[in-house]
Amino acid sequence: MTQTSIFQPYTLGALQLANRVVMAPLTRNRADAGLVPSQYAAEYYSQRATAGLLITEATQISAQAQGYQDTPGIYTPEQIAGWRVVTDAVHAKGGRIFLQMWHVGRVSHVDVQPGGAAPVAPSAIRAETKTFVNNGFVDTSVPRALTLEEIPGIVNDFRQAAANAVKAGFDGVEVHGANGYLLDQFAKDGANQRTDAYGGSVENRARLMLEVTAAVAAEIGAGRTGIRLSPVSPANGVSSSDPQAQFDYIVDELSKLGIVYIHVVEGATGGPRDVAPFDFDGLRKRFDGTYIANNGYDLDLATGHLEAGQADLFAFGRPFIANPDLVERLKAGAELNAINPDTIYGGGAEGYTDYPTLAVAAE
Ligand code: 8OZ
Repeated sequence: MTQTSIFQPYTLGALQLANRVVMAPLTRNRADAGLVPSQYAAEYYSQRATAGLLITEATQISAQAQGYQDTPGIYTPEQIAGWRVVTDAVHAKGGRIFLQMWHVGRVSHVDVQPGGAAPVAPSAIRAETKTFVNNGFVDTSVPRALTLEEIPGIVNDFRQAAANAVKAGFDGVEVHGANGYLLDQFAKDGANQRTDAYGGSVENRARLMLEVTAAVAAEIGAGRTGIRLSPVSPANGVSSSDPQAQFDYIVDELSKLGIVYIHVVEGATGGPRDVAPFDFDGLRKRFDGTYIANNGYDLDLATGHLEAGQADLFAFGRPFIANPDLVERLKAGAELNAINPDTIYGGGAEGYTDYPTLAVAAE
């Protein structure tokens, strides 16, 4: 094995990872009643525990943070207990697991909001995207702008969710700052037309994301706090007139907070890597901690970027859905199972815990 193999161990803060392969957060819409993680989630995640690090599907920090049906939460005792079953199963296999914490902001619908209320956002501008509720895709609802007085409550919900995650046995948390959800909506001027301290300048648009990250780091430790960013992704209808300036500033400030990693979606989420000009290498150099690269990586691209010093860890998304033993398959140069697009979102065990490993396929 060469010095720069993604299959070698890596030290992430205080954690020893078995390799540099990360399972990216993947929304699967299978939560049980009370938005408790699926009864199959412990098996699903532990089947994938040979990844150096697992990051869970995006998980609501509050009822208001929900945007899609059947996505799990981390704000009730039952949800915390449900996640404890998952983390115990992953740890029993020697795996490491972070919880991704999200607030969807305007990417929501009145039918999944408490009391049928309007979703909240930096500004009352509808996200030009669809969400999935009542077993169908629908346009997102028109949001209302958060008042200045409500913002500390959002920060506190993230802080409390991080405390809950530690209680549930997670090794750390990832703040979802990407893909057009609440924190990304504040950061990008296409969604943020505020004229107060949370809108306008690069610094003001970064404020909520940075306050949330600082609060989480203060609660559970910077060494257990990561964040996901998608500087140029148009996911969920966001746009930015100045992504380089915006995210260079954000990453400078995140580095000062001393958080353990930034997890960067390079390009359009799940789409082309070259969607817009952006200096990801420059972004990485501004950050003192670990850089997790994501979007369209295969073994060759990851190895090349590792050898060039462009990233420390590599997050694979969709390949992990159909390949529980993705690490072993990449190592062996084995074929990957094909994903069944019909069972990605929603349902039960089918298309979730029944993808075969190489060992099972050989039987
Ligand atoms: C796919 C479907 C629903 C949500 C993201 C949490 O893009 C998601 C998501 C992905 O970050």
